[in-house]
Amino acid sequence: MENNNTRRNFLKQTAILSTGTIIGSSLFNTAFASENPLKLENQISELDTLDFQGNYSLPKLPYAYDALEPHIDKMTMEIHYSKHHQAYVTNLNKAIETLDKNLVEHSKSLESIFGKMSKFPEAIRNNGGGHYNHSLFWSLMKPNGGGTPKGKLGDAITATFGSFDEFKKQFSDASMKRFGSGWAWLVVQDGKLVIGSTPNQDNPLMSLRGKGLKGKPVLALDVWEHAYYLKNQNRRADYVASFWNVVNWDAAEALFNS
Ligand code: MN3
Repeated sequence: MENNNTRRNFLKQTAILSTGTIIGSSLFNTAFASENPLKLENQISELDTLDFQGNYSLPKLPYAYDALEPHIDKMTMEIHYSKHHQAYVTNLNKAIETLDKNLVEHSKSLESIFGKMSKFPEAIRNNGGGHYNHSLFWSLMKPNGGGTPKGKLGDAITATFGSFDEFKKQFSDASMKRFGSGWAWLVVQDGKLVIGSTPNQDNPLMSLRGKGLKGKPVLALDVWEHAYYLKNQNRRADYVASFWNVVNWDAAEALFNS
C-alpha cells in the first residue's frame, strides 16, 4: 500500500510540474493529501472524506527553498514552510483529535468545514486556515513568475479594474492596509472579481456569521511578518512589490476557471 501511495502522489506531483498548471480541486487534493495513507483505488470523493481525519501533512513544495531568490529569500522560505506551515499541520491534527467523533465523521474536506466554521473550535479555524492558506500560497508562486495574467483571468482583471496596473495597486493597498497579521486576496464573489483581506488565518471560504470577505480564492498573499521580516524587516511594501515577480498566473488562472 505504501508503494501505491507513493506512486499515486508522485504521479500527481509530476502531472502538476510537467503541465505547469493546477486544475481546480486537484490542487487541493494534492496539497492536502500528499502523504496521507490512501489506497490507490480510492475515488476523489473518498479522498475528501478521508481528508478530515487528522492525517494532514505538509504538501510537497513545488520548488526549492532558494528558487524564488532574489525576490523571496531562501531562509524565509525554509522557515516559513518547514516551521510555520508544519506547525499549522501538526496543530490541526491535534485539534481534530479533540473533536466530537460525530462531527469528524460528518465532515469531509477542509473546504467543507470552512462552510460551517462557527461549529468548530478556534484551533480548527486557525490551524485549518493556516494549512489551507499556505498550501494555496506555495502553489501561487513559482520561479520566473510574474508578468501579467493571460486568458480569461487577464481579461476579467482588465474589465473589472480598468487595467492590470490598477489591479496591482488595489491589491497592494489591501495588503498594506491589513492591520497586523493576515492575508490579501483576489476572489470571485457572485461571479465578480473582488479584492480584500482577512485577519489571522481566516480565508474567504469561511462562514463567519456574515462577517469578512467571502468568495472563491484566485490569488492569495500572506502578509504576516513571518513571511518577510528576515529579508525586509518592517518594510511590507517591499515584500508586496517582490511578490509580483513570483506570481504563478497559470495557477491563478486555473483557480479562476475552475
Ligand atoms: Mn505564513
